[in-house]
Amino acid sequence: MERTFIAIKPDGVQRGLVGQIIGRFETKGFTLVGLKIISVTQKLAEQHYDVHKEKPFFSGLIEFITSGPVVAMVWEGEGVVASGRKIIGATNPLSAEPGTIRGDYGISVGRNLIHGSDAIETAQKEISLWFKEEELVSWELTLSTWIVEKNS
Ligand code: IDP
Ligand code: MG
Repeated sequence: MERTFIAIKPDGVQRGLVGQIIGRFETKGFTLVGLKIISVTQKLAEQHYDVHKEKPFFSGLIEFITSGPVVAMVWEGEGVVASGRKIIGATNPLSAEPGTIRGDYGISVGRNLIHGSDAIETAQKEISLWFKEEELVSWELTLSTWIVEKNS
């Protein structure tokens, strides 16, 4: 089953948005299979954002992501990678649609509250970077027949 890596950045944690953010994925019908709060090390931050290492905002981004606790999660479900990106909204919160997390709670690209994997392959890499296999729990939502039509 498809999985994605979602992280609530230090601004989202400090602003008390953890519950509301988790609630959006939960009420959508996705399944939470990994969850922890961590202080991100410089090394993990640099590995996670390696693709942006040449960008002018890189050092500020690393400083920001290591500046306070991050809530790291793995969510599972059909289409969760692309749907997760829609729930999160555009990178710049001012361009993000109302109804998305960034559209509802943010105004600055450097304080955009949340990370979500951008593709299935990226999700697999990010999940193995942030979580050990034994930290992930496979379980079946007993409500699933009310959320997903079988054989669809
Ligand atoms: P994404 O988080 O929507 O996938 P990316 O382009 O992958 O966006 O950028 C990663 C993160 O880098 C963004 O979420 C944001 O925190 C930060 N970032 C991107 N562009 C800028 C910028 O122009 N200024 C400051 N920070 C930026
Ligand atoms: Mg990205």
